[in-house]
Amino acid sequence: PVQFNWEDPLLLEQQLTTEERQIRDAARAYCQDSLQPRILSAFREERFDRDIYHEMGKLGLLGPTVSTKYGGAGVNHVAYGLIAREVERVDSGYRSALSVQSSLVMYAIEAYGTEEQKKRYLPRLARGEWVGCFGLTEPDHGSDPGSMKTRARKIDGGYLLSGQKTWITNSPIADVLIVWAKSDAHGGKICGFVIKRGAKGLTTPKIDGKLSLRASVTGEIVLDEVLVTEANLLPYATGLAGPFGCLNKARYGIAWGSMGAAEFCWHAARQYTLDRKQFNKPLAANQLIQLKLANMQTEITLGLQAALQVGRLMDSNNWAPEMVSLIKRNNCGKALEIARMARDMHGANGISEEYGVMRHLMNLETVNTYEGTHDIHALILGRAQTGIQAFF
Ligand code: TGC
Ligand code: FAD
Repeated sequence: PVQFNWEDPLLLEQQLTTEERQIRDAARAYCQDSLQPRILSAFREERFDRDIYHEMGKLGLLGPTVSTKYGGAGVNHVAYGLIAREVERVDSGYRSALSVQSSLVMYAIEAYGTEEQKKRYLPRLARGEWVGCFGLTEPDHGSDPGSMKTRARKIDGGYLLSGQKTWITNSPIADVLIVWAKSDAHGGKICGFVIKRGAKGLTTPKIDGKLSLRASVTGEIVLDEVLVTEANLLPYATGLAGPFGCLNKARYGIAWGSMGAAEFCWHAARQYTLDRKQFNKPLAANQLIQLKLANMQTEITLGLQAALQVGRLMDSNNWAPEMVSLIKRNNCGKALEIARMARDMHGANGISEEYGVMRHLMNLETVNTYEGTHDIHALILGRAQTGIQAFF
């Protein structure tokens, strides 16, 4: 038998290729050296540092699965997951920045755009020169985006877009906005539009006062008869399958990312309970504490194995969206429980920003909600095994 490795109980490391490990190591070095030192003040001041996009772009972390022909890194889904895990080990807000740009904006253009659109947008998004956002959610339509009110009205030479999107990551700073709207020229079906900041009638007010994901900027997209041309339409997306195609990729990345946040909390709780003594012995010497550490270790190990398996299935084109629902739901829910437990094990220190666990806990409330809530993914899985639609 081999020596048991408490940090990597089922030897995930051995299941990665040399290239995947190299990508992970480069991402980890950047995250620990450049992102970790910034996060405390960014979170406190509710600030997102725009330079992060340039830095990530230089390292090839933006749109990692996008073809090299368009400036992406052209790596596999497992490598993308490993990057998300390293970024979210620092903060879910930074991982959000990565997910939106890579899976929701670059992938949307790569999958549904024309050759011209790909050449125009993707290299600049990959370099981090342009920031993207993805507008699906509306004030009255979150879990049920199929009922959206935003409309594209056909006129001579283009479309007039009207409506409102809310809770949109990056909208206040985005140069490129992907907006989903029902188009009368397409029989009322949902279509995607790429819009550049500066369009007349487009505003993107910021949402202030978030208690979660404070190092990520969030806002609205207000469209007041915004005129776009045919060149702004993503021609190869029709219906809800368009935005959901992007969400599959982002939800997959979140399944890995949430495990990175959970690992931070687990390692912090282990170290803290080894260092701190009460009743003349380390906290870690108590059975109750060891039970909690064992539960954290188990859930993270299983969650990572599941994410790796889905990544391998995506890479061999042998996957289904329900697999992504299963790991997104499980890993976000488990990460949230682990962060809560780690916060508790730190006692009073757990509520201090210095220890990081409460920041992760607050962030994971968002991560458990966006990209399909925990319960919405349960309903997707329930439908898939009973054949009964329980949303309405
Ligand atoms: P339903 O009848 O299920 O499907 C309608 C059409 O969509 C297709 N479809 C999918 N296609 C590909 N992948 C998937 N995962 C798909 N899910 C559905 C489906 O085949 C069908 O196609 P067609 O051609 O037959 O029309 O639609 P429904 O309206 O009943 O859907 C219900 C439900 C709950 C599954 C869905 O609406 C849902 O998942 N709701 C959650 C909404 C959500 O995830 N919003 C995310 C917003 S973006 C975001 O949060 C970004 S945060 C990013 C960050 O900061 O990191
Ligand atoms: P609701 O749909 O109103 O749900 C409220 C509660 O009801 C939840 O618990 C839900 O599970 C439950 N519920 C809903 N329907 C049912 C049902 N049929 N049966 C049982 N329970 C149900 N969206 C974007 O488009 N782009 C973004 O970039 C983006 N970024 C975000 C960033 C942040 C910080 C946050 C917080 C959200 C972001 N979102 C974004 C929005 C996010 O996707 C939505 O918040 C999410 O889809 C849930 O929608 P909702 O908030 O309207 O909740």
